[in-house]
Amino acid sequence: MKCRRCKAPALIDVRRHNAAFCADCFVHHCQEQVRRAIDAFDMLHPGDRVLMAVSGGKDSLGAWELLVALGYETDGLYLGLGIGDYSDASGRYARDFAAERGLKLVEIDIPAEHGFDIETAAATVRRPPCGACGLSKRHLFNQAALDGGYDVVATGHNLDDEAAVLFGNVLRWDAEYLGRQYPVLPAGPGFVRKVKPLVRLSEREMAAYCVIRRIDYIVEECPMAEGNRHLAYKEALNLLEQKSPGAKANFVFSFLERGHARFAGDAEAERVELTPCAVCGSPTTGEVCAFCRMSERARGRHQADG
Ligand code: Q46
Ligand code: ZN
Repeated sequence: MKCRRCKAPALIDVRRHNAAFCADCFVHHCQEQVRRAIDAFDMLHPGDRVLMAVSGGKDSLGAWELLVALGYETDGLYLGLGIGDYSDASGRYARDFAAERGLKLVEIDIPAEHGFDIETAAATVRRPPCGACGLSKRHLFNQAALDGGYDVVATGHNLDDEAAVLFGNVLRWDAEYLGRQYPVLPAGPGFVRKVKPLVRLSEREMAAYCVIRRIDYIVEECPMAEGNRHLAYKEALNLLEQKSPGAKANFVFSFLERGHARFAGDAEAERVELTPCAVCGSPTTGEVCAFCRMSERARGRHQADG
């Protein structure tokens, strides 16, 4: 196997592209994929201040490094979820990554700053942990970006993540979610832009990128991920991908090119009629936003339990 770009012995093959690369050219390939995603979806503009949400895992740390390599002014944001040893360890990886490269890491600790943890919040609102976690992340990422004067929040969702979410949305034909599934969500009043620069890179490519670039990341999955439906969707899609390389990318990018626009109206309807939350000021459809309602109840329970 020879590197497609320089003809040196190849180290990794990317079947979807029918190509193999040596270490240096693979790094170039990953940068190219990110650059193409940014261009195609108009994710970032020169001079943007980017806040990269990092979990300590391969995707977000790799994405942070890729954005910096491409010349974007990018600080990291680490959210402490209060998930026991997992949170302690993932925070250490994020901090070490930033310190070793002289990058700035903004940190928010939910238990210390908001008085609850994800498990308690999930129990209070009777949602699966990932629902309570996702709600908290969306709210706090946006808030941190507004507070810090950032133009955009970037997240480490890769091609496999996007394919799994799309698969789930299609299985339910959830028009509103399909309308919102796009690698860039524009800014609006009270919302900064959200982008997913890894949409053209797979989980396997990100793992290889981190090994080649010597990025030390947390390998364990979040203990709450078990039972998460997305894991089953990923397995199903991996099976398809094995039989027909490129199936995942085709599924996602054909949707973005030809399907998404048909659902955009369903997501738009959601955004109208927003007023500031009486507690935190972020745009919401009710009087108090979902995050503030959940955190208030979770705080009460956290204290009662504690
Ligand atoms: S951190 Fe949060 Fe994930 Fe853990 S609780 Fe679920 S959503 S699995 S990316
Ligand atoms: Zn609020």
